[in-house]
Amino acid sequence: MKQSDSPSELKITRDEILADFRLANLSRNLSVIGRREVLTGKAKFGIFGDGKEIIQLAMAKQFKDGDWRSGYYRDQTWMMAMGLYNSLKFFHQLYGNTDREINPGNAGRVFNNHFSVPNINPDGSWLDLTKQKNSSSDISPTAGQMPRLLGLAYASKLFRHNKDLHKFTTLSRKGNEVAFGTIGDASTSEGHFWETINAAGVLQVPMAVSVYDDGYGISVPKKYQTTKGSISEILRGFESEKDNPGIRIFKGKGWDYPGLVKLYEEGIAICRTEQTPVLFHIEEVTQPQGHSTSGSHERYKSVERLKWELDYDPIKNMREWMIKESVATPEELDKLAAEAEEEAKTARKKGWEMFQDPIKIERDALVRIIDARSCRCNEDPKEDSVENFSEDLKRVVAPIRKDNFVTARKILRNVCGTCNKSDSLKDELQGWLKRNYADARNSYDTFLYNEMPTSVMNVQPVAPVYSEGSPEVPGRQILRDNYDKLFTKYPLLVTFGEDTGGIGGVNQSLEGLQKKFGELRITDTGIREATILGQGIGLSLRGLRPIAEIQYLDYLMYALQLLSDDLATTHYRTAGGMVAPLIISTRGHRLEGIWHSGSPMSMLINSVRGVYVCSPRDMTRAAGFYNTLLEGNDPAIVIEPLNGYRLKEKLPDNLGEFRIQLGIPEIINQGTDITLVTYGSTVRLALEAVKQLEKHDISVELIDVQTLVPFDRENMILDSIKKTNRILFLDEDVPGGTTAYMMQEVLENQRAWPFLDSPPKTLTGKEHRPAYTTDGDYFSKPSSEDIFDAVYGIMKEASPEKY
Ligand SMILES: Cc1ncc(C[n+]2csc(CCOP(=O)(O)OP(=O)(O)O)c2C)c(N)n1
Ligand SMILES: [Mg+2]
Repeated sequence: MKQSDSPSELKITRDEILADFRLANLSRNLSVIGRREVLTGKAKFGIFGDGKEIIQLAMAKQFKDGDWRSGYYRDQTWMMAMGLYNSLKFFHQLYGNTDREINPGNAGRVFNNHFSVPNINPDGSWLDLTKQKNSSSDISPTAGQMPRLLGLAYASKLFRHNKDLHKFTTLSRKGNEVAFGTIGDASTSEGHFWETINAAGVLQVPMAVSVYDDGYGISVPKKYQTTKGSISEILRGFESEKDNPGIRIFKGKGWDYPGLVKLYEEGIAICRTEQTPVLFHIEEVTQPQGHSTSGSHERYKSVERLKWELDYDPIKNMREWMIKESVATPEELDKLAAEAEEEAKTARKKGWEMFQDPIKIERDALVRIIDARSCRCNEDPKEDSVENFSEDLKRVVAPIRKDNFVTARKILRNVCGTCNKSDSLKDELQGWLKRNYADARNSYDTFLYNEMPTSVMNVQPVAPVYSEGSPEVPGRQILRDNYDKLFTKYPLLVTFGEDTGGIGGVNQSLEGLQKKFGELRITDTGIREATILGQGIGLSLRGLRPIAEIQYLDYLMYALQLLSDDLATTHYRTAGGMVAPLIISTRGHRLEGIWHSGSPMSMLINSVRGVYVCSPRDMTRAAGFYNTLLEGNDPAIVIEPLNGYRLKEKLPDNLGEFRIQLGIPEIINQGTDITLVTYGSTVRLALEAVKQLEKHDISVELIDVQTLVPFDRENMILDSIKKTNRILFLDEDVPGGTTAYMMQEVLENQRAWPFLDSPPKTLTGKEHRPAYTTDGDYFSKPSSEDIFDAVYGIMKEASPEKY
């Protein structure tokens, strides 16, 4: 071990070094106490930043207002050093305090040490992102922070090079911001890491990744994680060469305070000015308490390794360096360490009280109601007596809200049915439950979608306008001409994806637009769906309006993990603190073969709640959705019908302006005998069948739901069933897929079942993937003949004599 740098070589003051030492100690004490809180049952789970303190102090020095973080659960010291976290907030996160005012980083919705900094005000308007230190919101899936990091960095490139964006001074200082990322050594085994590094090298963006190399991913050592056991060595091929930019690689030691301070100063300066990606491989990092509270590291670390970790403890080494360089005396340092320990202890006590007090107040109110009851019928000392439940509750030393609710609900079940006086207890308990459920809902069940004035639900519809001479044009032209208007209207709008730029999309829906608006706005990317999505998430967090192109719906699966874990939960897990209004544009449903005709809509809608899902039947509707979505601040997916690009549609006059409201179905054909509900490409087939059924005297009300999430907000389908009393749900998904979802929405949520005179039915694709060729399609997915037969069958079952 060698720490040669003297303080005078570093551009920092003695006071700063002392403050860093104190903070490192504070952070370590928090980790130690935090672990104890979990092991003694006060907190549910804990994961901490012990052993990573010094790296983060050095990194924080280079983090400026306007910069962005995308990190993981070890970053507590960094967050504290930037003033974004403190000892009290540490305990709010640990206990899962749901008060958004005092625990704004995650409002108790995710594990401890998962951070975020709001990018919007409570009214939904954007904050001045250049005047604060920004942190995107952490997720637990390993390396899941990487694709988003790419987007955060890419935004700086756009803000620097696109001069039209220089006027957005609250979003960026002409792209001067660095996106800092952190990741554990083992998580670099994930594909997301490699995809991100490659894309960052290609794009040349100011992305600074630090790898905390403590040699383990939980119990699995590096030799099972990383080829040759060194991430920096195997990344050498990515390294920048003269006139051949790639990434810059730096190496440091996790215990070397002066070395790390200098390393980050040098590396981040290059990253910021040259806008080139840098990677800091920080080796010899320790994890004094082991991975998390789920186990102990003595199980998998050797005695030698454990001893090595003590010797290489970063705080111990910092202390030795400070004494050696006469920064402070041992006594001064002991005093700082003692102060830090005291602060951590005080914060624990206060944090615990702040967590417990409201729960105890809630409990006391409940106990008062129970104790004040006048009915004493059910007083036998038996298991489910009111008295017993109440006494059990009083005995709980550290109550959680669940204890209160279980007691109230179980007593309610056991209130005697014979005594008149029981009524008041029943009423009081019901009142208590109602009030407190409303509060619990607020804590746990809000902000899945944007509930602010900027919600896309507030966007008013504008009908497409046609004039006498409106021409019929291929669908792709409607999209293209609509995009032309949008790119003129919204300077923050960008789109990117595979084949999106030069040729204007595989279906020519952006034809010629790169030439007109430039490569920074309409951009080709590599084949890398996960980071295309991450790129979009990062851009949208920084106030840009990205449309991320995923070439085919079938390939959205490559990005599904992030779509589900990151994008769909952003607003929810930050309790409304952040928006990521990313639009994903893709195309799907029927065309040709297993990987170009998928319609896995149930997979999608059931894994991305939190993201709206639009399934337009044609390109006019698709364009209308883009126009609507750009007026709101919500993430959404638009699935263009793959077989509709060449079909002719009437070109609206008000391109870029007409808007389709989400969650409002359209009645395509009025009818009286049966309601047929579908969406996307099957609408056209259904319409063919409806015309044929008319000839057989069957009148079908055909409804296109248009968006699956949200679903029929005004119960239009219920109204139709009230008229027809029969229903068929149709789509190309698997049996039990989205048709089952629609059925549940209509029968259960809209309460349509009492109005049915025939059993509700579904018609779907086969269980297997759709086979190649027109015949493959015909026998894999519903055809208009199948639709005809299904409707006819329902009618025949109802009136065998008539049909
Ligand atoms: C996708 C995924 N797989 C597994 C896990 C469980 N898990 C959580 S942390 C972790 C190890 C990560 O090790 P490393 O990246 O080295 O970070 P460290 O904890 O050592 O700082 C694992 C396997 C997870 N969170 N996400
Ligand atoms: Mg590790």
